[in-house]
Amino acid sequence: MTDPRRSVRHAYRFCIAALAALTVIPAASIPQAAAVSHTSTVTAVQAADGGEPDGADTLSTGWQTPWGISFLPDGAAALVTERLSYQVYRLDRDGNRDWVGEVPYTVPEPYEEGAGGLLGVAVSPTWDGKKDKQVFFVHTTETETRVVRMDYDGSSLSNYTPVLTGIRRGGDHNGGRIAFGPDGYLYVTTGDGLQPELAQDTDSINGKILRITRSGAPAPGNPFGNHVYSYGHRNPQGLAWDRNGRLWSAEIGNQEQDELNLIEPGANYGWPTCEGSCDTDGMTDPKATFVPEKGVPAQLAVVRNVLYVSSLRGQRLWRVPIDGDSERIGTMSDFYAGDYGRLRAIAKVPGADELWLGTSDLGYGKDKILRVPIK
Ligand SMILES: [Ca+2]
Repeated sequence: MTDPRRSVRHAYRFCIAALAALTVIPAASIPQAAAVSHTSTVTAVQAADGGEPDGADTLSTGWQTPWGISFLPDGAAALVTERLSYQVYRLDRDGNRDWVGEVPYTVPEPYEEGAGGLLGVAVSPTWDGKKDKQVFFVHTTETETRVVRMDYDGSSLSNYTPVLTGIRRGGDHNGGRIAFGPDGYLYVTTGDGLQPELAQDTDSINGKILRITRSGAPAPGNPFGNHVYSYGHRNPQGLAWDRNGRLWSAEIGNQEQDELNLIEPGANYGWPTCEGSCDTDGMTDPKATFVPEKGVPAQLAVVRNVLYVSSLRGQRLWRVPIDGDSERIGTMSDFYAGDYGRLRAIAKVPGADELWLGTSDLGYGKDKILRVPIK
């Protein structure tokens, strides 16, 4: 921060970002904090809650479309999935990569179009490789999308066990993110499978965020007594919890608006009646939206009190600060526009103010995983 050129760049970037955010967010959903222009206020907020990406180093090269990153509990390494090869690797903080296995029965693209394959991964928060070996994946088979469990003993994967089957696969609306919540249950995003009406059907597990046990049963206390936690989703991708334990989700819209939603159990997020904000009774508007040219958000991570959203088509990392402990967001800004191509996999490193960020779809062996310190 002592480099004056950097400060000038930062100030310039802030102004540009503020303009961009005003362009991106429809009037109805502009948060109050978007009007903040008093520099000292912004600086104070950043010191307590914020920070921002401070460069990006290459941690690991030689990947092809890394999709999911899930850290082992000690934070020394993560498991990383590759969508098209359906292989799983262990990647440590020094960038060493070891192959640990593949998820069987994965069929990435049986049809002409489709973004299936091996998608999300979630390591048990109590994993120790001995008493608890459980890791969970979402993948597409020839006929469906599944949540499966495997054992990882620290060196290899075994004991493939489907826990939730029958999620309709279709086109590129496959959801696929999976994460353990602070309550110890698994949260899973599912796409509408190219059948939009399923998103409004609370008896369907498509177009939803699901909340399930390790054996695939509905988690206790779910709002409809089944697997469904929230509904009316088109193709939700990102899942992350903030410091208040609230769940946020990034979702890919259709033609006009992508979304960042604050997820409440039982709430209806509008698809296919709404895309973006539509102020319809009984439907919950997003907290922020993105135009597809700068968006198509993939995944989500939280560092301090800031949401970071990787974007595919937008080829940038969005920084979305939460306004203190309120449900509002502040001024959005973005980083790396076009520098690395499409960005997808993202995870916070446990115990460090650092993100891992994967490039996507550059071709066989051409993707990489970046290390992004938050300063
Ligand atoms: Ca929506």
